[in-house]
Amino acid sequence: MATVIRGGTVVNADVSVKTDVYLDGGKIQAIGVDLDVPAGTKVIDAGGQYIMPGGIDPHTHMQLPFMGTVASEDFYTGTAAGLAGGTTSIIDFVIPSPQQPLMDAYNQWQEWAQKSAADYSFHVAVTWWDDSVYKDMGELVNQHGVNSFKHFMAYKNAIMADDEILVNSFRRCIELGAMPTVHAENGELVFQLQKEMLARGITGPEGHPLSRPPAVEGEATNRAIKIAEVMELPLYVVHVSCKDSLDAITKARNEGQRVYGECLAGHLLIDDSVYRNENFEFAAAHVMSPPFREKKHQAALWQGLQSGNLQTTATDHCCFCADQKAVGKDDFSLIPNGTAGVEDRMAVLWDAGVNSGRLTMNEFVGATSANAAKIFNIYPRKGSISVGADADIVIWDPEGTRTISAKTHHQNIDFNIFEGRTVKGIPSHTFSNGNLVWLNGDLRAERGAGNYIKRPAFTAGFKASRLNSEQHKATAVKRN
Ligand code: DUC
Ligand code: ZN
Ligand code: ZN
Repeated sequence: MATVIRGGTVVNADVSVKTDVYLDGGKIQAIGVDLDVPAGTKVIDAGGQYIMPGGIDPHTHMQLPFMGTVASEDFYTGTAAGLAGGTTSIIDFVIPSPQQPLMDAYNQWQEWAQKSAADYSFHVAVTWWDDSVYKDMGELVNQHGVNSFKHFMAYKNAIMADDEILVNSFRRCIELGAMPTVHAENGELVFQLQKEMLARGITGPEGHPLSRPPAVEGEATNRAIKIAEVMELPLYVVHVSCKDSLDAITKARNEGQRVYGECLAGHLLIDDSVYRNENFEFAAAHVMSPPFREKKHQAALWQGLQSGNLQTTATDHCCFCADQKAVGKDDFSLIPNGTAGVEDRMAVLWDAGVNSGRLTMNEFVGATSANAAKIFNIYPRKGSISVGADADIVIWDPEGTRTISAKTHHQNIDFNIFEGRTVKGIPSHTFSNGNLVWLNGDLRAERGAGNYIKRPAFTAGFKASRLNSEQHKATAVKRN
């Protein structure tokens, strides 16, 4: 339905302007002061509020089969919960089992995602390597709009990509103009440290962070960055949780390398004391990887966002309920890894970021939508309030408050890592493709209304540096 939003201030990543916004046909059709609109247009009063691009969560795992169980949140419930929190797009992960053809996994995830209430896109994980993986990567990029591939450097004996897989896949990414992304933890060290903790009788969730210390993440981040440097392609590091990996990213960026970093709402706000809680259910509910860290790392992550060395925020939304987590009662290494947040990311980031003065409103838009849209090549269709963009819009009430709780959230999980936190600054309206799907507590998400978003491959600039490289220019030495 044609809608005009009047009286609010449009906040984009670059500028804020008090102006009207007119939507029709799922797109933003006009922006201007006192817009003339056709008779019958629905009028929304956004006085005193901000009109921002709907959030993009570039890192979710809806209904993921993982660690012997399946994430409880599916593509409908998860995207609907996102809409309640102002997030209008997700980029989820297709994760093939080792030896599973990438195209089979992609088709499976597409089938699951048909019920999405909001727009969605896919990164595809490279968990093994042979000629068929090489070929399927090409088909995914050229025919299905996948422009990013994920590599798990952890989860040994499961989905871990070793250096051989990384190098083969990164080389293919260069050919295709696709962005490699990494979950950076040294899987061998995690494997050994888990065994060591269990042998010492540390079987509870407190063993989880002890087996995945910051250096384990720092090592893998540094290794991935150096591989990308040698191969001369950009790199996106997911869920940067600690100073060790942020420092590696910052150093690389200072040296001119194109490395991007994502941080999670949870890592910005929660520290590792949760794992030492005497209640197993509470501690296990926080088990995710990389784990929550000592407080000093939170401060570093905020600085990373403020300095621009971290560009995006995400959630790694991956829900497991108490009965699923209970599998690891006597062995922390069996607790399914994952926590929720797709509904809460925008509000907790506004509250802890904008209200505290750490981020401007424009930086908030960058960190919650625009930067992800740019990095993953869907800007300005997403991440921008501009004519021609998808009408994915959140009207943000800076005075509204909400106390976060598992009792009232829309996520399909029995726990909330932000439980009891009162946030100031919440969405009053969310529009998805021009449809009003959230209005002051009333969720009107529609099963299946979300579209798959194709993301085009990266072009010229992506490969340009390679043409100037020493490796590229090198020739054999002539000898007699
Ligand atoms: N980390 C998690 O906590 N869950 C899913 C996968 C991951 O890398
Ligand atoms: Zn991960
Ligand atoms: Zn993840």
